[in-house]
Amino acid sequence: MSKSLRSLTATLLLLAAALIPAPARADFYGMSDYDLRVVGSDGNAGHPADVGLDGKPPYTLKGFTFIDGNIPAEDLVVGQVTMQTISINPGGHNNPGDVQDWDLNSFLPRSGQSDPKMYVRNWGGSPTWQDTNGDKFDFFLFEFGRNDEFTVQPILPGPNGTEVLGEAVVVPATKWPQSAADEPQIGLTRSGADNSGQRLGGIAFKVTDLKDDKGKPLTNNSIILGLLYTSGGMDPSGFFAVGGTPVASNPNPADGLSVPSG
Ligand SMILES: [Ca+2]
Ligand SMILES: [Ca+2]
Ligand SMILES: [Ca+2]
Repeated sequence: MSKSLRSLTATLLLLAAALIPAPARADFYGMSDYDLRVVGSDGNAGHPADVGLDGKPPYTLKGFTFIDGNIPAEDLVVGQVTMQTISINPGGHNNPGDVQDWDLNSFLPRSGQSDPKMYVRNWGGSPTWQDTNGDKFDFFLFEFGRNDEFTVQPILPGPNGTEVLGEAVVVPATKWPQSAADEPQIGLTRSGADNSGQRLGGIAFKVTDLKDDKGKPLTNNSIILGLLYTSGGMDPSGFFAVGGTPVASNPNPADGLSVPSG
């Protein structure tokens, strides 16, 4: 390409970027194997398929490698999850810690819950959360089977210490498989009793994908108190967030893999 043609191309690209409104950003992005780093059996971290981890839990999350930037595990915090006691095999799976740890294999099997609500709060021990990374992903969740629709809505501070629920955003089950069709699916399947062999799905999204009580998208300045996920059948294995405000830097996962605050 000649120098003048190259500069013309660059100008056209700039013009296109200015004139064509950005599409609703990659909201509710289904992760591929390339987006995920886990600890392999030999202790070295890598993408799940590369380290041959499938069937050899724990599937310890070591962070994300999204095309727009890496998010190491040190930048992630675990949320505190509350939900109805699990109705399937409660003896084997009544430990809320299974969705508050770094192991993507430990999970809570659910089906037809009479109360489908799952609350996630106190990321890293902080009662509030606010964006720290601009237009990069903020929240991450995983589920086995990749087959369960859910809704998500922010829990927002209201007047006089009250809480206000934002409008629910519906995330159809079709969002669970990898969004990048030319990239491989996550190379991890459920190992152990319940949902055995079901494939792991992961979804990443941004605070700006959420809506307030008037239906307006949140901004990177919004402060939230938590997220309410609603799904009667989702089988979650982990809920994570990028560390929000500076105080939200002390994960307290059930498996003791905490990152010191400071
Ligand atoms: Ca887990
Ligand atoms: Ca963000
Ligand atoms: Ca499922």
